[in-house]
Amino acid sequence: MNAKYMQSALEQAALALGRTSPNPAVGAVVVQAGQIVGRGHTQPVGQAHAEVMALREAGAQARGASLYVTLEPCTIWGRTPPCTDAIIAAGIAEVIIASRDPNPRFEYDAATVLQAAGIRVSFAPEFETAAIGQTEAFRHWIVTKQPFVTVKYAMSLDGKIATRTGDARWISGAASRQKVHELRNQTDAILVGINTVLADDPLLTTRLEQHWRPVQHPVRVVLDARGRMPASAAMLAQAVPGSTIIATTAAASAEWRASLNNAEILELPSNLEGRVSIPALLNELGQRGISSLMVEGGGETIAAFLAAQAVQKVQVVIAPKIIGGVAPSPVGGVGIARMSEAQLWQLSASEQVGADIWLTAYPNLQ
Ligand code: AOF
Ligand code: ZN
Repeated sequence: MNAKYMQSALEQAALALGRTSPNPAVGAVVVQAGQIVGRGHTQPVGQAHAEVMALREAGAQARGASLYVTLEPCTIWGRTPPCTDAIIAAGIAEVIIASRDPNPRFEYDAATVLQAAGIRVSFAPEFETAAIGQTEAFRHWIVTKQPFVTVKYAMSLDGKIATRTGDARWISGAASRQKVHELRNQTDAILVGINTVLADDPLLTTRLEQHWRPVQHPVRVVLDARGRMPASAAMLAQAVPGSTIIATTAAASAEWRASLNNAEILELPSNLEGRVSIPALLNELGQRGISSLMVEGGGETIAAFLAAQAVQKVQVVIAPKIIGGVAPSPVGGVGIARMSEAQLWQLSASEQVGADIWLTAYPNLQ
């Protein structure tokens, strides 16, 4: 096992991030006599897997070669044939794997199948975290059939998301705002509450200049239990790319439903407070193959997702500004009375972007 080849495989996978859903973005390289002779990454769903792409490029040079792959090769027929068959047929001598595939449909794991065909198999545990990081949405969706939910917000040094008058443009700097668009470009769906639409009238599109690949607009989802979405909302204009789902309940009137164009109205059960049931929404989005969802606010919506234990990741942008006064904070709701009741999260990364700091946290499952 040579680290530089697994690094190349991870770079291949990065080319596919956000373009394979609900399949994972995987990368593979074929190495013959110290040379990379084939590279591949997962194609859009229904098309070739990373291994198949890399083997195709390697052609006859795959015979006796090593295959480095970021995810365990599939052993089953899905929309495409098993990669293990293709690896065996190509005459690969050795396979090095960075992470396991949690797909519950696998009857045999790749190591068992490949070893039975006389192929050497090893794992590269030092690359496991990086490989898992590239496939976290898939790993959640394949076992729950619900999207992996990331809550994202920007706040000031003193923990506010707007001024006392509600002015929120902008808390974070330009570099952070570009990064938000990069995240949207890799996310299947993006969600806000109706209050955010009424206050900010956002577009929720992906806006990246001079990108190396065509940008992708996430499906927009608005939580709107009572049907208050205005037909004049900016995101519903004909010229705005991407599609919009308004998640509502039986409480929304027929007149309101008839007033909206360019949006799908999705009626869902409500919870005891008359809000859209979040588990029902996640089931419906998961059924549609939406494997990642970014919740961008506002405070009540974020609080509702947290209360439903429906958040897999939090990304916080902290901007070096101080706002003061009675101004909104990222998480609304009633809040807790005692510190001992606080939800516990685990910080996993921090990164400076322009003048801001980005923090990533995952639920603390202890
Ligand atoms: C791989 N290499 O590049 C990917 C894999 O319906 P299919 O045939 O596309 O199979 C989808 C399953 O294959 C998916 O649920 C996951 O378990 C695995 N993804 N496997 O060998 C790849 N993307
Ligand atoms: Zn495969």
